Amino acid sequence: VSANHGPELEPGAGPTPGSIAKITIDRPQVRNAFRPQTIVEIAHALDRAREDTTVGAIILTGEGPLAFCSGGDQQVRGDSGYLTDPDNPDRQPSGSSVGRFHVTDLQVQIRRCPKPVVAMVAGYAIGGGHVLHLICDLTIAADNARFGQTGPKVGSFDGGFGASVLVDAVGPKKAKEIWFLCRQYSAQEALSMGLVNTVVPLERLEAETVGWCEEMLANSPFALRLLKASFHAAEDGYAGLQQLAHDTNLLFYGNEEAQVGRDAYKQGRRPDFSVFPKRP
Ligand code: 2NE
Repeated sequence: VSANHGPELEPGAGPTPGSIAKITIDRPQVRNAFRPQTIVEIAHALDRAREDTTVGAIILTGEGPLAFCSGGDQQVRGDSGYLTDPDNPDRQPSGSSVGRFHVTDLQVQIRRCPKPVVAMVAGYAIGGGHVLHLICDLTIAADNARFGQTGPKVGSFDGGFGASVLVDAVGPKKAKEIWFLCRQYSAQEALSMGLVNTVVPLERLEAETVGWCEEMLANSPFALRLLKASFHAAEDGYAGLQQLAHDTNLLFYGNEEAQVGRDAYKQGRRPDFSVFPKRP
């Protein structure tokens, strides 16, 4: 995985009130299939982008025009999950080759990231790679993009977000078709079923994606943060509500009423909340 920030992206028109992080899965020789190490690196890059207070939008993409991501690397698929690179023992935790399945943690991380994450898709978004684009907040597809699930063909499936978020996007009949038949769909078909936000010429893909990000950067980052949490709150149950609730707590910290409580505690006295209205 490689990661970079706004200035290295193809520039759009005018200055932007923030920067854009770009995370690229860099394994084009296998259509950007992910190994455990790939997931670890994407997770670190996402963390960096989240912590960087200048970053207002994050692009997730794959290297080259042929693929966004082709899902889990079947060459390192063992009997207990995906194995750490067998050619590189240094990457084996405690020397053992324990199978992992932590792309699911990455999906949660993308969903809970308080900044918009945009999938920039050229070529194949297939299998676990299709779920990754699905989890992103927006998808900008090149006209050569192809979408689909392969799980049942290769003895796998994603019945988590890969099923539920797909149902929300395209409806239950289409979601079941996608999973049961394992067909591939063109960018235009994906657009017409609500899987992607727009389809653009391949040569315009990055410029158009940056343009969408710049439009979001011009808007209130906190409003976008609260909206993203709100969109997910019901589906994610207590975890979704927890995120939304703590975002309101974050706002409350900036309020004088909350500060009265903090200051009284620090000064060892009783807080006086009497001046604050009991709002109707
Ligand atoms: C992506 C697709 C349709 C591309 O087809 P094409 O014809 O453009 O390329 P080709 O020749 O199939 O692939 C090029 C090279 O990449 C490797 C291929 O084996 C091939 O290697 P060489 O022959 O050049 O040595 N490659 C491609 N995808 C790979 C993969 N996922 N793992 C390892 N090597 C891969 C076509 O390549 C394709 O259908 N790929 C397989 C897609 C797939 O089944 N992915 C796994 C689904 S399961 C999953 O992702 C998953 C899950 O269900 C649940 C949890 C976590 C993960």
